[in-house]
Amino acid sequence: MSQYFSNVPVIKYEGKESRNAFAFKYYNADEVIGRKTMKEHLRFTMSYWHTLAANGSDPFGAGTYQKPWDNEADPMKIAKAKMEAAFEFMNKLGIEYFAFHDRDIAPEGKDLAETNAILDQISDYCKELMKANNKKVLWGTANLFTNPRFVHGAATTCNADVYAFAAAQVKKALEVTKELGGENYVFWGGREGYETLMNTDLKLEQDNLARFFQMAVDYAQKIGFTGQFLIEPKPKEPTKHQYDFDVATVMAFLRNYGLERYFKMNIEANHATLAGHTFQHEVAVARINGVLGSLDINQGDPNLGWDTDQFPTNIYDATLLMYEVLKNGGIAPGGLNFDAKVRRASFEAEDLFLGYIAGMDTLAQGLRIAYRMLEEGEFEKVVKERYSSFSEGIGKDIVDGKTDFDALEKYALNHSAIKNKSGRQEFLEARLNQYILNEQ
Ligand code: XUL
Ligand code: CO
Repeated sequence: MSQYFSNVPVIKYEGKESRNAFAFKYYNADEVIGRKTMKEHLRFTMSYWHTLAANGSDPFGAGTYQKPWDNEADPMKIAKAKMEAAFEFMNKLGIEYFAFHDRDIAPEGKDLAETNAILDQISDYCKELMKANNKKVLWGTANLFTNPRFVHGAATTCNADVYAFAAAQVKKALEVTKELGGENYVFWGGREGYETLMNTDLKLEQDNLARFFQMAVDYAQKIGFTGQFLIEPKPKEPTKHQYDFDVATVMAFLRNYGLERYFKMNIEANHATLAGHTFQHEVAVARINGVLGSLDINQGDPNLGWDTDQFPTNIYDATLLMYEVLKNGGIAPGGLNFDAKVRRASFEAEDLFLGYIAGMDTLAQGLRIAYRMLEEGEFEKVVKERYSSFSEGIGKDIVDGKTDFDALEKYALNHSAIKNKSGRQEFLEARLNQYILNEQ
């Protein structure tokens, strides 16, 4: 196997005093936090598309990334080289999982049959490398957005032939994901949404999307794929209005069509912020509803209104994210997938490592801080105390379903001198800063 990152060493943990760019300062894979190692808590995952397939192009300019595995004329040779580079990359960073779209790992052929045959060939090679390098698939998915045939969408297209093609593609992607032992399968509605209601049958498109999901569930059962199905919400981009807007919208959709027991959520930070939410909000909504499946970790730029997919370096957000993950009892069988890319000007192959190191260190430190916050229980105590009126008297009757409007009115007439307490937000935010800044 060729080496594509020969000037990058295996990345080791050197601790927070280290000034070595190619070392972890905070991510110590085997360090035990609570009952799990950092590696088990974080389940870091390499995204195949941003790491190996992307080239740094933007709407104004061509690709800039140096990609030493992309120098062959034959697309099959490139696919294999790319895969070898992927395993070298994961090995050097100590990442055990990867996630992929069908089209990230294998090129398209002249028609669907040839495309499927190519995918099988590459997937066989992938299986070999996974075994030799001890790697696992967090999730697979189908790319139903890049090819121009998906111009009007895939499962929500106006063209039934395209719908059938998309179904065939998902069928194959499910088979490949199963073959590679994928622990989850993701649906991100690439172009499932609309631009204008002047040409859109909203009801038919959503009904068709539900039919598509149902057929995917049925097919997974038929072939014995037992991985978790995930839907990844996103409010906009590429379409003006994506159907899977946010966690709450997806939950309502699934419940509307009786699909809720089959799906959990793959929540992405930058998608949350595009929806006007914090990442913590989306993760918390999923957690309290039992649908927190997996996480696409990245961050957006608050000054830009698009999905910039930057590496997560904000320790404040990372801490609050890990706070939710710990409260969820962990993220498995999901993981923390780096749906993140280096900036166009960070074009050297080494920059990919620096991006991952930055992200892994940030999440690792967020985990340490969040663990301590939960262990000390200060914030949880504040919340409990804030709602203590619901653990006794009339509040308990409300929670136990023992009241009605007549009873509440009677109570209110006798208790109209209401006393409220401060929410102490500023104090709590300052305490959070203390946890972040004083962490060893
Ligand atoms: C796009 C996005 C995708 C999905 C997988 O915004 O997040 O990369 O994660 O299709
Ligand atoms: Co994503």
